[in-house]
Amino acid sequence: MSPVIPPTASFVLYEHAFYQGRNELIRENIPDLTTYEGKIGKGFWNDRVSSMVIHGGVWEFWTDIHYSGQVYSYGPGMIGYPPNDVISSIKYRGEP
Ligand SMILES: [Ca+2]
Repeated sequence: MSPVIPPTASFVLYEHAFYQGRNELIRENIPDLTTYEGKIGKGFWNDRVSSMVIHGGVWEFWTDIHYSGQVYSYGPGMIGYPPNDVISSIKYRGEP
């Protein structure tokens, strides 16, 4: 069973390393970034995340859709250069 996502859990994705380029605030699980409709357009963020700022919660960033492939977990902080342009699904894990 997936944990309930508290209102304090959120993060911002960035298109380029070190918080450059377009960005998107996320507060939910995204099983498939290829179909995710963000503010920019459907599928924009698939294999395009290059940095992020985590405001709350610990989040899992998976290289394939439906939480498969390799996973990278990040808690609150600034992640200037994660695995570049590979993330395809994102899931809330819990609180730090
Ligand atoms: Ca991918």
